[in-house]
Amino acid sequence: MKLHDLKAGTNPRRLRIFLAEKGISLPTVQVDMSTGENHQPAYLALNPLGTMPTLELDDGTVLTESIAICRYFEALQPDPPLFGTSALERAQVEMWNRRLELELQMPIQHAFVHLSPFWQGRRPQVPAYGEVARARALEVMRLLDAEIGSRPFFVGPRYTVADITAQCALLLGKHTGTVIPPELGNLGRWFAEVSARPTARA
Ligand SMILES: N[C@@H](CCC(=O)N[C@@H](CS)C(=O)NCC(=O)O)C(=O)O
Repeated sequence: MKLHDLKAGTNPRRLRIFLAEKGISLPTVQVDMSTGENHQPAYLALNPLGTMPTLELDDGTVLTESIAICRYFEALQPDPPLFGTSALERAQVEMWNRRLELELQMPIQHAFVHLSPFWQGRRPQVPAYGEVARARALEVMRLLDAEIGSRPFFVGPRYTVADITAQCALLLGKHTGTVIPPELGNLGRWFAEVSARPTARA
């Protein structure tokens, strides 16, 4: 098994934190995005989208999409459960993970792609759209602050993949100043707590 990773990437980080929570370590190679290695034929043969993470299994099967790879390891090693256990909890984790990925991570990612100098010359940039995305992410943070209230995590009493998604999205937000406004105390408290977990730097 081999993990094709990108140390600085948000989605690779989601997977690394997930694996660290389960105590799983994998043979890993770093893909060098700065030289365009992910758009070279050798990598595109594995993953035509040229994105990381990619997991290569021993029989040559390739898995992409961070959450799909997380699900693979959840099935192989259910403990600790990070996708919920009961029918209701599993649905709630799915609900929150999708909300957080689509409504928080996406606008933060769009702000990053359209506003950050990192993407200049790599992707077409529309700064005005980046600002719209940034504003949307901040609006969603306000909704999340009200939703999470004093709960320890997004779903029930347990840290799940939904928390990992939000935590990684908010880390990415720092590059464009898309950070939790100080008045959002509930979300700020949650973020400080998940960021203090031993796996947060995985
Ligand atoms: N939906 C995919 C997204 C993967 C993705 O976009 N990865 C980024 C890093 S966070 C990447 O590899 N970008 C390289 C590029 O777009 O050239 C997942 O969850 O794995």
